[in-house]
Amino acid sequence: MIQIKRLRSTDVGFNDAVEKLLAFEDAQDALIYATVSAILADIKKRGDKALLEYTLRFDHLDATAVAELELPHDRLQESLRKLPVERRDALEYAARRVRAYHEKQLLQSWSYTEPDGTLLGQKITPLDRVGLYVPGGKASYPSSVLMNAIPAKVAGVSELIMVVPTPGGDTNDLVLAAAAICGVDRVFTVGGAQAVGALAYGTQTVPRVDKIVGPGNAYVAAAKRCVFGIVGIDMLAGPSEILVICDGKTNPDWIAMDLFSQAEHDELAQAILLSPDARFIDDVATSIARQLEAMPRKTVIRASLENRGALIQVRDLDDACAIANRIAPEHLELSVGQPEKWLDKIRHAGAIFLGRHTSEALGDYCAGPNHVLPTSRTARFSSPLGVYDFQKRSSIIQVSESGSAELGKIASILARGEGLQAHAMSAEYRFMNLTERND
Ligand code: HSO
Ligand code: ZN
Repeated sequence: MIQIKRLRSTDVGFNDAVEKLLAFEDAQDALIYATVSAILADIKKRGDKALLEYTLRFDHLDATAVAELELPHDRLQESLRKLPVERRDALEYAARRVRAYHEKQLLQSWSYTEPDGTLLGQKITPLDRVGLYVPGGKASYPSSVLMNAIPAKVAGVSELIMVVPTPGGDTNDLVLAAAAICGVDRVFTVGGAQAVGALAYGTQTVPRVDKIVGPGNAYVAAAKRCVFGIVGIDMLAGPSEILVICDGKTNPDWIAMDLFSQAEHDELAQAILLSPDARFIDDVATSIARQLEAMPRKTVIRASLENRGALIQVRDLDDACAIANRIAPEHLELSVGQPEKWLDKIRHAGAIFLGRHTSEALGDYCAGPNHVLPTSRTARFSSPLGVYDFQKRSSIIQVSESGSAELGKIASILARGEGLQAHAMSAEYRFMNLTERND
């Protein structure tokens, strides 16, 4: 019988119990860092040669040149053609919706002119070149390729370079097909810290990128942390989380399965139910026990629910919203009547799913919004991956002649206050009756 923590928000010690539940050892393993730093330094120094050696050592791919590890461009299209038509159609359908949603996020340049003719503005420019890390093995999700690549392309990134570890040369057709749909420009079958290093520093063959996005294992995450500053990175994603608030009137089997859907990602994933209805919580617990046995990933689901899951009885839905805000989950389902009425009360969550029919899984694949979301309570201060992450802003200032006199005086006073004479004079020259040129 599966054991999931049962809590009541009215119990003494509830606050401590929640803190304990949320505590997550994101230990930055010193050994992993040491290994990763050595690999990065080596890639930086020896480029292609080091990349080939690590790829042979970790992925058992024996190539004589990195160029051999780049997939020919028609290989992506071929994977797309080979796909069973149902899968291809579903992938294309999802891509269309994700694209349509993200097109709404495009930032536009803007400017305004002041009465004296001074113009101020903000110019938006897409990043030139982005690296997309795609994990190999069990966490290799084609849906994640869509979620990372589409916003980059919508932003106008001109070159998107994907790296994917391919141990023994086994490529994943669904991942390559997704890359084809998104218009990924180049694919290298390399992975791990060595791939992150190659993208960050560039090698003789792998071009250096401006930002690296995409999930990866502990080594990849450590490598991204290390190269941050040389390149941009997206975020450091923790295990998946789902928090369901239910008024007790949704089918308990649906709710149990929603909890499973994130629990099945990872033994450390977190699934929590908040409901004011004790009988409903019992029903969900019974459903969990009954449905678990039939799940192919039952071992992962059981471990996740027993490790970090909880069924919490709350006073009422207001109480539930307050607790949800404290938890700031990656995904939050409001499985209640008139969910829009409660939406106002939710302040911290990566994505909010309204109503009994909105299963979180739809957001993972095809609703449209991004599934790369803030985890580990970072929804308090950060947002889903989006087009914004692939655009940057430059400030524009064009001061008119009369503006240069007015602003010059202010700048001069402040500069002298800071003891910076050249700043002051540089501003003053523009209004001290000096001509534009000496001759
Ligand atoms: N729920 C994951 C994304 C995903 N789910 C991919 C299925 N495939 C992000 O939290
Ligand atoms: Zn998922």
